[in-house]
Amino acid sequence: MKKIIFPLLIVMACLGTSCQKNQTNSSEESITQKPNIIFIYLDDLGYGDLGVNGAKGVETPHFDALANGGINFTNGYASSATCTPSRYAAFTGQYPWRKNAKILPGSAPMLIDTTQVTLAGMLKESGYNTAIIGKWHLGLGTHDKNWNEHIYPNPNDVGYHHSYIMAATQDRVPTVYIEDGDVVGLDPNDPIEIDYDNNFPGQTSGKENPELTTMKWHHGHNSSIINGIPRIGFMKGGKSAIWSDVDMADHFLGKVKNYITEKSKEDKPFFLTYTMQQPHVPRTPHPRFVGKSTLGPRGDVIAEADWCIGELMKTIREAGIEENTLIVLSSDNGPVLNDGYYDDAVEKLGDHDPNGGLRGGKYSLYDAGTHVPFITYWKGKIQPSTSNALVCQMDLFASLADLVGSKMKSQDSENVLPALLGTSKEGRSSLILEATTRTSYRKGDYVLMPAYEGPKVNTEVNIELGNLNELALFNLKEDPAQTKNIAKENPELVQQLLKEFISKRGKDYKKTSQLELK
Ligand SMILES: [Ca+2]
Repeated sequence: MKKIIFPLLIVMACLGTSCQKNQTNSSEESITQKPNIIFIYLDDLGYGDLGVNGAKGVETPHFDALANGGINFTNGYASSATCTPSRYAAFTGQYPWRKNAKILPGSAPMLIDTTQVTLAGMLKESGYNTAIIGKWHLGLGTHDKNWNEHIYPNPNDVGYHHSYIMAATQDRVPTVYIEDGDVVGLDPNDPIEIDYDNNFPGQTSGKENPELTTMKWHHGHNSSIINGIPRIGFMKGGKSAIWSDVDMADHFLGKVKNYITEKSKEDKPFFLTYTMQQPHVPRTPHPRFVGKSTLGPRGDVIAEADWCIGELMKTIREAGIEENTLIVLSSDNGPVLNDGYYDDAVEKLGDHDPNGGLRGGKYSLYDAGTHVPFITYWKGKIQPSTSNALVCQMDLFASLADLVGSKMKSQDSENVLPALLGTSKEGRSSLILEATTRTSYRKGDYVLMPAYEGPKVNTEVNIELGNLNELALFNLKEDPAQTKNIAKENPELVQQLLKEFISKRGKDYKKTSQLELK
């Protein structure tokens, strides 16, 4: 109870003239003390999926409270239009195309090299307790790893003291939690086997046994059936370790709450990466969230995620650390409706626009692929505002290094700390964006999209991929929906941007591969 009354007294004291000075001192102390940092990373949440950004059919009061109490960025970006590359960039500060990062199967080896600098490693080096709880999807171990033994390398070998994760995604096997490199709850007499090419003899699959599924697959997602849900990839054994899909949000949240409560008692600050699974498929809201939106399961899991954020904030307040904790919230790529299961996301969309007026979506080189929700919140330190500064998740490395006084550097991260804290409206001047190996060049209000071969639309997910017959230039400020290619009217600007793009990206930017949904 004391902890609740205490901030009230401070607010009352701040009504006096010394408020500003106190706040400044308090802020300086906060930086000297090094604030806790929480990076909340959603999965496939669109710019328009938040109430504060215009969502309809789902209420997001806790997301909105962060956006309204902190900075809501209108030009915040993931590096890429899919999970693995974006996460790679956010966690290492390096462009994912340098590493040829693509959507990984659940059996993939660790993509990040143990010798690489990482965001978590930099903060660990700077005296932080570091942890990741939630989705990983950056590969684990080696090619020939055994899921029944300690898995090396795991997130703890690339900067985290502690990790409690799922290996890839909710729709990919193995459907188990992994804590510090070991599968949780595994019975050694029922070992896990994983194969992404062939089923195990005698095992059912979504393709051959659709009558056994409780969620129907639309494309892909027809391998092993687990909890009635057909997945990507085949899994055998490990029954005692298999997660409960509807309890996943509560499960990860419980770990998050425990971590915050425990670590807030220590002298060391903490860096927590909370990688939420929503609203990626399969969308499995806990029963108490079913029907919370008018959008079907996709909206219901957004409501569930919103509740989780409310619980996280409650935990922070109860721990008395809200004024010494920087929160960054974003999404790894833009939205998709039908991403492989029949779950009414298309049918119940109504007038909700997950893209928030932007073109494309997940997988797309058009803006909605990478232009995502991006919020920073730090009570008493960040003044509530909206910012149109160009910022990317990849910039967390250099920006947070500046915040905590680290001299470590990564290859492509830029220091946009003043923008993240709201003391400047300037972010980075340019950014290379990526969608399935194809890249575009954002500079100021403009985006240059080179021509790429490939289908105009992926008909399975019904998203325009941004494969254009000829090079295009768009002014995103005047034309956020990218309806008007203004390249012909601006030949000099096009040449200038193309030159800059090629000098940064390299001449082989046209060597691309096609999207494979598997
Ligand atoms: Ca994603």
